[in-house]
Amino acid sequence: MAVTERYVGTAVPRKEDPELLSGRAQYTADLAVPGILWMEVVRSPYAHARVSRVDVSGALAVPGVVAAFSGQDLAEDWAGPLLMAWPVTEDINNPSHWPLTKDKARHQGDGVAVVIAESQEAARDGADAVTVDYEELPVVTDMENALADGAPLVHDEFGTNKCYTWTLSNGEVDRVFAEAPVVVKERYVIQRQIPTPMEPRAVLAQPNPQGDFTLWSATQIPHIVKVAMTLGLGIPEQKIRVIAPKVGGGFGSKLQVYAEEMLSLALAKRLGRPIKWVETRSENYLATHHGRDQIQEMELAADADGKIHGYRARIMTNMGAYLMIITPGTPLLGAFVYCGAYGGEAYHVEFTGVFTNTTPTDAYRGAGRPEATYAIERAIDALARKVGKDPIEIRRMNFVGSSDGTMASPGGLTIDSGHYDATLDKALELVDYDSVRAEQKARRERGDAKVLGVGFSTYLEMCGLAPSRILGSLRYAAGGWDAATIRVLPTGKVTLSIGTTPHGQGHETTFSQILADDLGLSVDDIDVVWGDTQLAPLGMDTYGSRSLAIGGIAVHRAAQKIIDKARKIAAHELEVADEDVEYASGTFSVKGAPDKAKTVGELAFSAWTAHNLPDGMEPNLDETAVYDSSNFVFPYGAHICVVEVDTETGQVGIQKYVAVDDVGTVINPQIVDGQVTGGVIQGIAEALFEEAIYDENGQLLTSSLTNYEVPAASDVPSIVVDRYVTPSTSNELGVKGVGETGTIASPPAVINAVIDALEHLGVTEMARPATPERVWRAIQQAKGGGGK
Ligand code: MCN
Repeated sequence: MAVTERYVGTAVPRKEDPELLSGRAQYTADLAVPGILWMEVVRSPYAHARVSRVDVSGALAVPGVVAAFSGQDLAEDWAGPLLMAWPVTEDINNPSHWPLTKDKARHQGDGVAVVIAESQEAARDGADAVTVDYEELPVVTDMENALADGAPLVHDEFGTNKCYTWTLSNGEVDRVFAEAPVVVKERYVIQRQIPTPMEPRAVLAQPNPQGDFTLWSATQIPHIVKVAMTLGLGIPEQKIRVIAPKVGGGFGSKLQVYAEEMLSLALAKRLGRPIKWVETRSENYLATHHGRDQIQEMELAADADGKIHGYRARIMTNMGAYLMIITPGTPLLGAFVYCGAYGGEAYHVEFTGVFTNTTPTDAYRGAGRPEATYAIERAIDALARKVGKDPIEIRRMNFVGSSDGTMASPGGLTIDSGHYDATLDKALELVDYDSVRAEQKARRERGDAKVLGVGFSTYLEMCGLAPSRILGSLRYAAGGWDAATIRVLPTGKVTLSIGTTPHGQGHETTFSQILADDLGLSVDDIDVVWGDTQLAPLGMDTYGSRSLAIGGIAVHRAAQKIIDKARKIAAHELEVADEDVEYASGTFSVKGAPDKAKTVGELAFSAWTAHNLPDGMEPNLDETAVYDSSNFVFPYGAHICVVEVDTETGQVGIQKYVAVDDVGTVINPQIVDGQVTGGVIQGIAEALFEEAIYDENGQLLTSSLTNYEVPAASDVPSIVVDRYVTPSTSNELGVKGVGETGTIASPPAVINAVIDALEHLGVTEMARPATPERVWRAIQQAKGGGGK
């Protein structure tokens, strides 16, 4: 591509793919340094048990084992507990959480001891040889049971399993509900899920001769991990370098500070040798955080014709056994969007966090917003049924507005822009709505066993986390800014250091596109450095679909600084005033005399030699920008799912799935399509397949990929992806996020479609995941044939 053409908006092939696809990429587990010792964690087989004695002598007798420690043995190694960065209320019950438990195991997989050996095999044998005396305690995994009187206590010191209650209220909620002619009240159980990235976690902690440490970790948040390591271990922060090498997906599960990061660094310090740990898949299912797990009561107050005036949601949310980095705050990320893309004047949400003897929960793709979207998109269908309206009509009459500018939402947010009706129109056209309905009718009239259903989700998301001031007001401990440093090298090539940490999202490509356009370069002239706290020291990492809307803006702003400085050098060299120099596509020229021109590359060389710079100007052409937004971004869209349900077997097949999303200005359509497709498939999995199940003893029954049903490619259809573009008013590039849209939008579209398919049989409720057995039982029950 000629460099004068724009890259933004084109499907530039992903720069990162040749390395990833050819198998040359180095993940943490691939790394080797001399003198490695292997770490293995001894984990509790019980969900709740007092640890009365840990005897590591058996492990120490295993050939190759170098050391072994219980939680008590390491008690003095910690300067502080594992980081919990979001204490959502002043009076939250926040238990101290140590890398190894010192007193009792609170979930299956809780770390009890650690073994260090010369080989991974010896470490595993050593772990098997540790003797732990457990005193089993009564277990509670269910939130409602956990809040009942006399429930076993996960943390004895609080006298309750309640972690916190957090509320948000706007308008006269009680009055609106009391006066409403129509109130819809629904209960939705959002099942627990296991994030399941392709790459499980891994760490390698190395003590360096100079007395500092390097920690490689399969993490989404190297910058935050660095701070957490200092807080947890007391190692001065400048002595810790955290590197996230290639990371094979995370979906939020690597937005975390884990015990193994603290343990490996503490033991590298103690033993003076590099410590490596690689998680197995079954360990990943027990020891890497889970997602979702809520019980929601959702209410809508409406007119007789279905115009909504009030929203009220009460949410019970399972924390699991401990509070991880943002466990309590994760559900609150959905707190503002229980009204979806709809208007109204009263809004109330109340969250109650509950401890149970289960793996801790935390962010999982969408984090709070899929749960909220599920509630509102299911409830609006229930309202449509109650007032006898079509699900399309009820949505259209309730959309909050339509604007290129901002709009106020009942949840208290200022939406950046949106045209909800137009997006829905486009999706209806793509799905060929009239013919789907005609086919549905025909099958019903013929009495076919295989029936059709159509489901909608006209979702609204908030992402681009986040304005630091708002995060502060919500009691989140860190900021929401991000940073970019551009160094134009003397020969005109560019190194771009970014503070975000991609793990599949293609930042090297999209951020190069933005910068190449700004500086009139080829994308191949730019190398992107990320995921290393020494080489890209400023950053807040990747989560909450923030990287483009925050980090991408930092890139653009740093480029503007480069242009400003280069313009001054150009004016100086061309002997004209700054304002007489115009800039386009990498070239500065004198107004009216285009032959008198300098390129960015030439000016970078001048800035490097510094022979003839304007008085007082610092040499070199490199600039950093740190960007903190003033508002979130609000992607939205219309997703329509067409399902075929076999009423004899309960089998649900997706016939067609259309996703029309507005993610603002699109940097790379291919990457955006990929993000939407992957996200929708993850949401389909949530609706139809995946569920983490514990038995009454707190044993995880879905403890491996053989019984936790992640869909295969053959289980999902091709997704029809299209767009509607309304630039965001929150930033100068007009971009909104896309990393979570599909996962947020799709579960209610699928379940609404299943219910629509079976409504004529009397089915109006469907638990998720809608497995064939659940669907079949719902049909039997509706027929009056039991099926419970
Ligand atoms: N993009 C674009 N134009 C837009 C919006 C985004 O070209 N209008 C591009 C961005 O430049 C970036 C990608 O799309 O290359 C995603 O951008 P963004 O929405 O900013 O999301 P993040 O990069 O911050 O990624 C985080 C998000 C989250 S929160 C989860 S969870 C998630 C996801 O991204 N996990 C993923 N996508 C994933 N994709 C993969 N492959 N693996 C994961 O674990």
